[in-house]
Amino acid sequence: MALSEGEWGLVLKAWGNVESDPAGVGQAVLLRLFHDHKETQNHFPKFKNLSAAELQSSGDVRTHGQVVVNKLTELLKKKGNHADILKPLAESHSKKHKIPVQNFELISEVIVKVMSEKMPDFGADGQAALRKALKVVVTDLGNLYEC
Ligand code: HE5
Repeated sequence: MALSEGEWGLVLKAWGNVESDPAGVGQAVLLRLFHDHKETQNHFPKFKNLSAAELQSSGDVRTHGQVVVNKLTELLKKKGNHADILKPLAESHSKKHKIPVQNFELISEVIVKVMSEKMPDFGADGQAALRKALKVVVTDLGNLYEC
Protein backbone atom coordinates (compact mmCIF):
# COMPACT_ATOMS: atom_id res chain seq x y z
CA MET A 1 0.00 0.00 0.00
CA ALA A 2 2.77 2.45 0.87
CA LEU A 3 4.56 4.17 -2.02
CA SER A 4 8.26 3.76 -2.76
CA GLU A 5 10.48 6.86 -2.93
CA GLY A 6 10.43 6.41 -6.71
CA GLU A 7 6.65 6.49 -6.79
CA TRP A 8 6.53 9.61 -4.58
CA GLY A 9 9.02 11.16 -6.99
CA LEU A 10 6.68 10.49 -9.92
CA VAL A 11 3.73 11.88 -7.98
CA LEU A 12 5.49 15.10 -7.01
CA LYS A 13 6.94 15.60 -10.48
CA ALA A 14 3.49 15.38 -12.07
CA TRP A 15 1.99 17.50 -9.30
CA GLY A 16 4.49 20.25 -10.15
CA ASN A 17 2.28 21.01 -13.17
CA VAL A 18 -0.70 21.43 -10.87
CA GLU A 19 1.22 23.74 -8.56
CA SER A 20 2.01 26.06 -11.44
CA ASP A 21 -1.73 26.71 -12.00
CA PRO A 22 -3.65 25.71 -8.87
CA ALA A 23 -6.72 27.85 -9.62
CA GLY A 24 -6.98 26.62 -13.23
CA VAL A 25 -6.56 22.96 -12.33
CA GLY A 26 -8.78 23.31 -9.25
CA GLN A 27 -11.52 24.89 -11.31
CA ALA A 28 -11.26 22.19 -14.00
CA VAL A 29 -11.44 19.46 -11.34
CA LEU A 30 -14.55 20.85 -9.63
CA LEU A 31 -16.32 21.50 -12.95
CA ARG A 32 -15.60 17.93 -14.05
CA LEU A 33 -16.70 16.55 -10.67
CA PHE A 34 -20.04 18.38 -10.94
CA HIS A 35 -20.44 17.31 -14.56
CA ASP A 36 -19.59 13.63 -14.09
CA HIS A 37 -21.18 13.25 -10.63
CA LYS A 38 -24.05 15.71 -10.47
CA GLU A 39 -25.05 14.79 -6.91
CA THR A 40 -21.73 16.08 -5.51
CA GLN A 41 -22.85 19.63 -6.33
CA ASN A 42 -25.58 19.38 -3.67
CA HIS A 43 -22.96 19.24 -0.92
CA PHE A 44 -21.96 22.84 -1.68
CA PRO A 45 -24.56 25.32 -0.45
CA LYS A 46 -22.96 28.02 -2.60
CA PHE A 47 -23.01 25.97 -5.79
CA LYS A 48 -25.99 23.67 -5.62
CA ASN A 49 -28.38 25.96 -7.43
CA LEU A 50 -26.00 27.05 -10.19
CA SER A 51 -26.46 25.94 -13.82
CA ALA A 52 -23.53 24.48 -15.76
CA ALA A 53 -22.92 27.89 -17.37
CA GLU A 54 -23.01 29.67 -14.02
CA LEU A 55 -20.60 27.15 -12.52
CA GLN A 56 -18.20 27.76 -15.39
CA SER A 57 -18.12 31.50 -14.85
CA SER A 58 -18.17 31.37 -11.05
CA GLY A 59 -15.16 32.91 -9.33
CA ASP A 60 -16.17 31.03 -6.17
CA VAL A 61 -15.78 27.67 -7.93
CA ARG A 62 -12.32 28.70 -9.09
CA THR A 63 -11.35 29.92 -5.62
CA HIS A 64 -12.61 26.78 -3.94
CA GLY A 65 -10.84 24.64 -6.55
CA GLN A 66 -7.62 26.39 -5.62
CA VAL A 67 -8.24 25.74 -1.89
CA VAL A 68 -8.76 22.02 -2.59
CA VAL A 69 -5.66 21.75 -4.80
CA ASN A 70 -3.49 23.64 -2.31
CA LYS A 71 -4.54 21.28 0.48
CA LEU A 72 -3.67 18.30 -1.71
CA THR A 73 -0.27 19.85 -2.49
CA GLU A 74 0.40 20.12 1.23
CA LEU A 75 -0.76 16.51 1.80
CA LEU A 76 1.20 14.95 -1.07
CA LYS A 77 4.40 16.69 0.00
CA LYS A 78 4.12 14.88 3.33
CA LYS A 79 4.53 11.57 1.44
CA GLY A 80 2.18 9.71 3.76
CA ASN A 81 3.18 11.38 7.05
CA HIS A 82 0.09 13.53 6.86
CA ALA A 83 -1.89 12.80 10.05
CA ASP A 84 -1.54 16.35 11.38
CA ILE A 85 -3.13 17.88 8.26
CA LEU A 86 -5.59 15.06 7.66
CA LYS A 87 -7.25 15.25 11.09
CA PRO A 88 -8.80 18.72 10.70
CA LEU A 89 -9.76 17.88 7.10
CA ALA A 90 -11.56 14.69 8.21
CA GLU A 91 -13.22 16.55 11.05
CA SER A 92 -14.56 19.41 8.90
CA HIS A 93 -15.70 17.18 6.04
CA SER A 94 -17.44 14.62 8.26
CA LYS A 95 -18.97 16.84 10.93
CA LYS A 96 -19.41 20.23 9.35
CA HIS A 97 -19.78 19.70 5.60
CA LYS A 98 -21.23 16.15 5.94
CA ILE A 99 -19.45 14.78 2.91
CA PRO A 100 -19.67 10.98 2.43
CA VAL A 101 -16.15 9.58 2.21
CA GLN A 102 -16.92 8.09 -1.24
CA ASN A 103 -16.85 11.66 -2.59
CA PHE A 104 -13.11 11.65 -2.02
CA GLU A 105 -12.79 8.56 -4.21
CA LEU A 106 -14.78 10.34 -6.93
CA ILE A 107 -12.69 13.50 -6.78
CA SER A 108 -9.47 11.40 -6.84
CA GLU A 109 -10.53 9.73 -10.09
CA VAL A 110 -11.50 13.12 -11.56
CA ILE A 111 -8.10 14.59 -10.63
CA VAL A 112 -6.26 11.81 -12.48
CA LYS A 113 -8.55 12.23 -15.49
CA VAL A 114 -8.18 16.02 -15.69
CA MET A 115 -4.41 15.80 -15.28
CA SER A 116 -4.06 13.15 -17.99
CA GLU A 117 -6.00 15.37 -20.39
CA LYS A 118 -4.03 18.51 -19.56
CA MET A 119 -0.53 17.11 -19.30
CA PRO A 120 1.07 15.31 -22.20
CA ASP A 121 3.88 13.70 -20.14
CA PHE A 122 1.65 12.33 -17.43
CA GLY A 123 2.24 8.72 -18.45
CA ALA A 124 0.85 5.43 -17.19
CA ASP A 125 3.49 5.14 -14.45
CA GLY A 126 2.79 8.65 -13.14
CA GLN A 127 -0.95 8.03 -13.25
CA ALA A 128 -0.60 4.77 -11.34
CA ALA A 129 1.62 6.42 -8.72
CA LEU A 130 -0.79 9.35 -8.25
CA ARG A 131 -3.76 6.97 -7.94
CA LYS A 132 -1.87 5.09 -5.28
CA ALA A 133 -0.94 8.30 -3.41
CA LEU A 134 -4.53 9.58 -3.46
CA LYS A 135 -5.70 6.19 -2.26
CA VAL A 136 -3.37 6.45 0.75
CA VAL A 137 -4.78 9.91 1.51
CA VAL A 138 -8.41 8.80 1.15
CA THR A 139 -7.94 5.56 3.13
CA ASP A 140 -6.28 7.41 6.02
CA LEU A 141 -8.97 10.10 5.85
CA GLY A 142 -11.67 7.41 5.98
CA ASN A 143 -10.08 5.96 9.10
CA LEU A 144 -10.31 9.37 10.77
CA TYR A 145 -13.89 9.87 9.64
CA GLU A 146 -16.90 9.88 11.94
CA CYS A 147 -20.23 9.48 10.26
O1 HE5 B 1 -12.18 21.88 5.64
C1 HE5 B 1 -11.61 22.92 5.48
O2 HE5 B 1 -10.35 23.08 5.92
C2 HE5 B 1 -9.71 22.05 6.65
C3 HE5 B 1 -12.29 24.05 4.77
C4 HE5 B 1 -11.83 24.31 3.34
C5 HE5 B 1 -11.73 23.03 2.50
C6 HE5 B 1 -12.82 22.28 1.95
C7 HE5 B 1 -14.17 22.60 2.08
C8 HE5 B 1 -10.58 22.40 2.12
C9 HE5 B 1 -9.14 22.78 2.45
C10 HE5 B 1 -10.96 21.26 1.36
N1 HE5 B 1 -12.33 21.20 1.25
C11 HE5 B 1 -10.08 20.36 0.82
C12 HE5 B 1 -10.41 19.24 0.17
C13 HE5 B 1 -9.34 18.31 -0.36
C14 HE5 B 1 -10.13 17.15 -0.85
C15 HE5 B 1 -9.65 16.43 -2.06
N2 HE5 B 1 -11.66 18.81 -0.14
ZN1 HE5 B 1 -13.40 19.75 0.40
N3 HE5 B 1 -15.12 20.74 0.79
C16 HE5 B 1 -15.23 21.90 1.52
C17 HE5 B 1 -11.56 17.63 -0.81
C18 HE5 B 1 -12.59 16.91 -1.33
C19 HE5 B 1 -13.94 17.28 -1.29
C20 HE5 B 1 -14.97 16.55 -1.94
C21 HE5 B 1 -16.11 17.22 -1.66
C22 HE5 B 1 -17.50 16.86 -2.15
N4 HE5 B 1 -14.45 18.35 -0.63
C23 HE5 B 1 -15.79 18.34 -0.85
C24 HE5 B 1 -16.70 19.27 -0.34
C25 HE5 B 1 -16.39 20.37 0.40
C26 HE5 B 1 -17.35 21.33 0.93
C27 HE5 B 1 -18.86 21.27 0.73
C28 HE5 B 1 -16.62 22.29 1.60
C29 HE5 B 1 -17.18 23.51 2.31
C30 HE5 B 1 -16.72 24.79 1.67
C31 HE5 B 1 -17.59 25.34 0.61
O3 HE5 B 1 -18.79 25.29 0.65
O4 HE5 B 1 -16.93 25.92 -0.46
C32 HE5 B 1 -17.61 26.67 -1.38
